[in-house]
Amino acid sequence: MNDALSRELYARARQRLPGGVNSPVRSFLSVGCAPRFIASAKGSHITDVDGNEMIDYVCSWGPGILGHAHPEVLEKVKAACDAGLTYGAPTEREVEMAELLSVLVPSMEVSRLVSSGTEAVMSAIRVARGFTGRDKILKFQGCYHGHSDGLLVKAGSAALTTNVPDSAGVPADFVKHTLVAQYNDEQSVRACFEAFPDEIAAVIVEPVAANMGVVLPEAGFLRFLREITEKYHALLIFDEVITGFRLALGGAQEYYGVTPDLTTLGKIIGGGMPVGAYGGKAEIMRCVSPDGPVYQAGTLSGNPIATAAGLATLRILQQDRDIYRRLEAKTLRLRDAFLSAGAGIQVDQVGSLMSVFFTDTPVVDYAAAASSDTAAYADYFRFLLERNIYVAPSQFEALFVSDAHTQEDLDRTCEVIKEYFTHGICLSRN
Ligand code: KE4
Repeated sequence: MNDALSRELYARARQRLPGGVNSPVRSFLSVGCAPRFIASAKGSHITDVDGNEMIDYVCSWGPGILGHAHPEVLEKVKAACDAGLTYGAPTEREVEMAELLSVLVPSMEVSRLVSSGTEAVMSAIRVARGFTGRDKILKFQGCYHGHSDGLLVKAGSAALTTNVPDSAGVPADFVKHTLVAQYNDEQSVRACFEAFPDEIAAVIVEPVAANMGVVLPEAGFLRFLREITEKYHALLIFDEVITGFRLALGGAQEYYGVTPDLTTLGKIIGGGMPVGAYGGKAEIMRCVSPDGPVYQAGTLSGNPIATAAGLATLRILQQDRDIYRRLEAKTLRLRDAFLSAGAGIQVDQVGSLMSVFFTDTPVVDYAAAASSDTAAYADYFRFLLERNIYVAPSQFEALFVSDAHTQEDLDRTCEVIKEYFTHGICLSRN
């Protein structure tokens, strides 16, 4: 496969961008090959600058649930552009978006738009602290909630007191109020609340973890988080940046029937444009400026072009509920192809979210995910890429399926999966 222009662009990019990219995972560093620079995308396919057309299972890390360049979304975006790109003033579309969110995600009685998932999460955490008057936040090892300082933390040796920054440039003081528990481990959560019974403002969780690869909540885990936060008067924040509008129209909270106090959104809500949102009970959200004392702001929050793309996307999903059945059916085909072809792998799947882990250990938490053979994953990634199938360039990301993926796409993908696990492993590792 020719990737000469991608390599040429990558060499130039590394001169002027950190790692040659605007977001680290795009660098392909963990899969040992040069990144592909993309020229265009349509439906379920993306085409790189060398003209290689690939079946895309990254879907821009989640926004692309309808497929790329959906005609109805493009039509709304183009029409919005003709009316100007940004005003820095309130618009009707922002009211429509907030009203639609309260219908699709009823727990979001009041919401605010921002420009990324990171911004949504950092704002929701500030609201939780402002509303409760408490400082500590409990998160889970392996869950990612964007790159705000207080959340770039990893469990220290004694998880309750020695958590450490997970990035240079984050002062230890900035994470001293961040507790780290283990996903699917109720006892690790109880220990935090028993140690700090009236200091935890909120628990933030990916209701389906998708940043250590896809790891599903064990039965009762989300309900347990709901109950223990109520018991200790802490808030429960569902970070639905990935699961929102993906697992169901109402997100994971609809899918699992557990209602958080605050929800953060990103990705699909923008239909491919930069939109994040946070929201929840009116009583809580009324503490946000200018109603209340918790400050949060943004120049391009609720941008008219971005809200046009987001509203068009959400309305298509709202009008076609069968999409979630179609998405799961397609994903189950891929899951079954992996399970019937591969030994020594684990497949975690829910709805149209899935991960293949190269480990013999059932993946139910961070430790099990971390036991994966990342070199084997890299080998698998390169084998598929060379055959024009574009999956996440990291073991610890998700495979996303869109409504645009055709049976022909799935047939080809299943064929290559079978080829890899029966012959490719020896071929590509030589
Ligand atoms: P953004 O700031 O990247 O829009 O959203 C941050 C975020 C928050 N919460 C969850 C659950 C997320 O998955 C993310 C971002 N997801 C990653 C992919 N795992 C974005 C891809 C990237 O970092 O380039």
